[in-house]
Amino acid sequence: MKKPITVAITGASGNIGYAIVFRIAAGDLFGPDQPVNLHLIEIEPALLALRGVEMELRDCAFPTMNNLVATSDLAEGFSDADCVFLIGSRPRSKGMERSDLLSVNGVIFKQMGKNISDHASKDVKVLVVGNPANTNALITLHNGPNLQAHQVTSMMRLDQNRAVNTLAEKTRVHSSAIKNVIVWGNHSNTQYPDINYCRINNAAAFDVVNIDWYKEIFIDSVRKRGAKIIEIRGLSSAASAASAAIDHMRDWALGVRDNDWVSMGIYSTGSYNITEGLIFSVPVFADEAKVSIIDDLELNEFSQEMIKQSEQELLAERDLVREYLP
Ligand code: NAX
Repeated sequence: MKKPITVAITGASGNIGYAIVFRIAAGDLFGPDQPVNLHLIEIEPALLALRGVEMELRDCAFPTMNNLVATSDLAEGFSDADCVFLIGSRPRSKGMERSDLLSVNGVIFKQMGKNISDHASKDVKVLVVGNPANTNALITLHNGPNLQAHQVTSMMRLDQNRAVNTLAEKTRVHSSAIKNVIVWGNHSNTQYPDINYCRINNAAAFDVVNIDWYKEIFIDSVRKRGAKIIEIRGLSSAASAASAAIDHMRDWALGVRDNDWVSMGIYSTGSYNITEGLIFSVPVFADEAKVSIIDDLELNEFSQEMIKQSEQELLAERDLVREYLP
């Protein structure tokens, strides 16, 4: 039997948590021959609900599920974790200012960084999903003295998958025929879905779709897809978010397939003149667990302007959480 991989998940009994844990336990992340240990983490008031999730997971009798831990203790939850999904965070409540939201999450992600750094495996891969994801990732990284910059990423894959699907619906091709879509920046309304390098059935995207549609409809509809789902479903995206988180971690750990690029919020080293040290979404390729930025694309004026706007927003977020960035 292969050595089990330990996967820790916070917010494990929430909307996304409930959608992701069964898929990971079933082998959707590392494949059908790879056993996984699942460490499910929740806050104390949610422990009873988590106990229910645990019972259901055990009742699935998945061949790939090895040990199962359900806890509110971060040291136990992160112990020897190889992969961490940070999904749990404080949502914005009525009347809460953006600065308050950043601040309450600052407290949470500071603890996450410290405990992952103290207890997880040395090569742990951390994916932050809980919003504001990019800035929460920054706080996690700054508070984990044993973590290196490349070990903490934030999720943009749902936005990428939404962009691919929007193009697939528009052009009536299968989503698998759409490559090299990029989503730059922050997981927020300033994100920039970019199809300047995209290929649709091997043709340049702008040979297939109209540039006015792209600028006037496409960008906005990708940005607002999450709000649209809340409006229609009455709940925020859960299964698609869980699926995107699995896509992100699988491509990172096992390599990106079909020579495609994927977008991840990663530590900026200054490519494309993006301020160093922000967690900013850029196009990357990953192979044998090493992520490389696709750093040689020429950007037109429109793209540069869009990227600047998202950078400005992330700089403002960073200013608001300075006290959590030792
Ligand atoms: P839910 O409110 O359904 O679940 C969150 C769970 O996290 C709850 O069970 C709660 O008890 C738990 N939790 C809260 N604080 C915790 C802590 N300190 N430690 C451990 N667990 C904690 O939210 P859900 O719909 O699952 O969304 C989770 C997060 O993902 C939210 O912040 C949401 O905004 C964010 N999203 C991020 C996306 C992205 O692309 N980056 C897309 C999907 C999603 O909106």
